[in-house]
Amino acid sequence: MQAKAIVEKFEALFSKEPMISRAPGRVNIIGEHTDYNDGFVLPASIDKEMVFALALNGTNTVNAYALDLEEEGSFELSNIVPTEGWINYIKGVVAETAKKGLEPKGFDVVFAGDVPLGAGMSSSAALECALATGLNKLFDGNLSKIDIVLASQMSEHNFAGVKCGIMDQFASTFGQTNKVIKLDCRTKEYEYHNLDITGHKLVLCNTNVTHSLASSEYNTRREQCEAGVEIIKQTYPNIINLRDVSVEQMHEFEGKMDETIYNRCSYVVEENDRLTKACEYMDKGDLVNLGKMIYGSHEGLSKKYAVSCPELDFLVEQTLEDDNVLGARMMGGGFGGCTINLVKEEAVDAFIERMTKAYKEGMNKEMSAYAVVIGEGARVEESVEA
Ligand code: GAF
Repeated sequence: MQAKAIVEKFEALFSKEPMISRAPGRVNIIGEHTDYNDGFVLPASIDKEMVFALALNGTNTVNAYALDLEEEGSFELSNIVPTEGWINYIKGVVAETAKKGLEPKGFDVVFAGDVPLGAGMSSSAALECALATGLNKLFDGNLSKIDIVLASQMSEHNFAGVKCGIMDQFASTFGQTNKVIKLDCRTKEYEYHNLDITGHKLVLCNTNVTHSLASSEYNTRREQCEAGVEIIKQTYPNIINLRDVSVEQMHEFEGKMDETIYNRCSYVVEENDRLTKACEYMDKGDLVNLGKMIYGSHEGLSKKYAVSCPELDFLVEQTLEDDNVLGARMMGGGFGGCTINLVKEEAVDAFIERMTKAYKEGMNKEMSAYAVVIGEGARVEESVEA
């Protein structure tokens, strides 16, 4: 995204030249709701980002301007408490990077982005990671990338109130062009894999709905998984998290724990298993089987984990009879946002046209679509001209 309008606004408001930092949103091929269960995820950073213009101001105040909303906000460094609205994200990053050792100073900031909000593409992680990366440079800090990831995640927990896992902030910070990241969310070990889908594209279909349940149900899912682990531990004391449970072990608990808890836990266990297989298929270029894993993920998210919604299910169902689509599923936290679709390249335009029409006719809503481009992770710009 061009920084020009952001720099112009910054210079108009604050009469000085800023530095620029940016961080992207993400897609996730497979491995949903596995991150906070110590499992695996397979995300990639995309070419849609949040961009910040920043400069020190020699005071103890932070002055912020959200260009997309044309709103300003400010707060004192001596009194950083969670409030409402977008300023909360700025506060969160300042407070949580300070806990990691970054000494805060007063600064001025203008930001904007082209990551669609509420679309499951992690606009909030992009915002947090772009700001944390920028502040690390601005305050002359020495936070590592993983410090930036963890501070951004804690900002989401403590200021936005969502007990998210690590996937979004990790992908936004560690993303690399044309690579997907296989991340072990327990050890934080990661490998870059080439996304070898020659002749195919990943296409996001945005439902353009965000159901209000999203953050409360997210936290409930986390608690349900923890409750399941406590029951499993009574039989298998060495198990720390659902990541440690095999598909076979999980089956032993069918009918022996509350059905809802069982469904939530067995989804997570099966999703980790699907991800391992999906990664192997991806590396071998076996896109047909990769697509089957992606469909399996949606089935589990919808039926067992219950984080889908009628709009997302509708969009996935519309692909089932289409030979040009190898796999489709809801992506991200759920309750709205996007589906991710593996589509034959020559059929992408026709696919988007057909889906848009079907969504309008079937759900009486507007769909939007993006062909995914995998871009670079969080960074500071060398020049404000960029
Ligand atoms: C949201 C969260 F922020 C992630 O940590 C992850 O749990 C995801 O939902 C579901 O996989 O994006």
